[in-house]
Amino acid sequence: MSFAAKSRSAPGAHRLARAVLLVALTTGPAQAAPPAGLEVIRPWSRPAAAGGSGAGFMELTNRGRTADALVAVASPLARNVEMHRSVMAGGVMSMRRLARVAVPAGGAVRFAPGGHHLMFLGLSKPLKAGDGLPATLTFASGAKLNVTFAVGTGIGPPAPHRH
Ligand SMILES: [Cu+2]
Repeated sequence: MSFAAKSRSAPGAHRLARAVLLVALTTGPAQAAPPAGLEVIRPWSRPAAAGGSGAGFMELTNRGRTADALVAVASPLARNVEMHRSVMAGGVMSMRRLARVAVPAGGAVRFAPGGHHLMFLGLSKPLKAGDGLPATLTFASGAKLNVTFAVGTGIGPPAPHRH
């Protein structure tokens, strides 16, 4: 009985599915390439002054079967965003700018204080606890991810920079 009822409603459902597919096809090309299994977990930032530098921390995971790499970051609130790595050498902590950060297939990269981090240079407004710092991550594959870094109270400003 229920099988017969399903069969009768099928043609209508099929038309609906085709309509949805058409919409997907016509809107698809205008959008950025879909991130293939890339995900940002717990993006966070610290308070910072306008004109100064903000920091961005997160865990970047790649559930896909293809390796990718973070190659660029942009934010409407920063003049420029750089990828950095803190390096301890001879008892002195310094920063290295990175052109790309590889995200292995099925792996993850952690951006955390003392290691990889994002630097938001030339902030157009101060970052206060409770604010959101928007950014777009661009990957070597062409995938883009929009992320909002949650500004926490932090534990003091990011470590001093030596570039
Ligand atoms: Cu830095």
